[in-house]
Amino acid sequence: MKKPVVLRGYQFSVYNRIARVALHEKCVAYETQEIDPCAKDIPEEYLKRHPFRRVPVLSHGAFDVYETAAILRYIDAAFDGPALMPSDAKRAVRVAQVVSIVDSYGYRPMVRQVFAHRVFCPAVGEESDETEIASGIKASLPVLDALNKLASEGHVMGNEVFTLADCHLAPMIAYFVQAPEGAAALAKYSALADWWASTSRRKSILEIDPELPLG
Ligand SMILES: N[C@@H](CCC(=O)N[C@@H](CS)C(=O)NCC(=O)O)C(=O)O
Repeated sequence: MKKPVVLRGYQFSVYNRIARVALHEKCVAYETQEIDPCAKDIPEEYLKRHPFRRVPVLSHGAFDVYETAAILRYIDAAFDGPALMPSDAKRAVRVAQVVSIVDSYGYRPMVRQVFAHRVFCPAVGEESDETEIASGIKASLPVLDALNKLASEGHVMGNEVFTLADCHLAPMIAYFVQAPEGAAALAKYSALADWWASTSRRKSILEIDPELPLG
């Protein structure tokens, strides 16, 4: 039987993976539709669902939502399972802050520069650019520092309560540390490194691990 929840996105997209972590955490059964946002022939039917040509889009019956932070809020609110958004004001605002830091300052250097050029491009036979990696590492350091401070403070990323902050950050860090430079940078931030050491073993994170055509 067709499942009412469909995640449309690209299997290696970090944002697609973020949505998948939340779906796995809430034990939501879902189907996927592969959409490569860089393809020239993105189906018209998809572009009607996402006017900015990005991935992913979550569909629940006839209801569509794009923008991953909003998708996660919907998954948390619409389905049973453990709450991923804390009710406590300080914890909730820290979750929102981590999500915004990751989107605004982390995604480009950590994923588009470091991971893409050190890991993804070589894996798919594309040329990588060392200057992108160096500038990505440099721009990642203040992001890691800010996240490390938030992890040390104890309101979020504490492992005992898994939240939307963990869903949003974990796939980014999973990609970043596949680059040796990324792993070395993370190791300098002990609270964040400890968070990643335990989060990386979580079932929902292991389940969404993509099989990059490495080697
Ligand atoms: N603000 C969007 C960002 C999504 C995004 O940038 N997705 C990437 C893949 S990880 C994409 O679609 N890239 C295609 C492009 O940049 O043209 C969200 O939160 O969903």
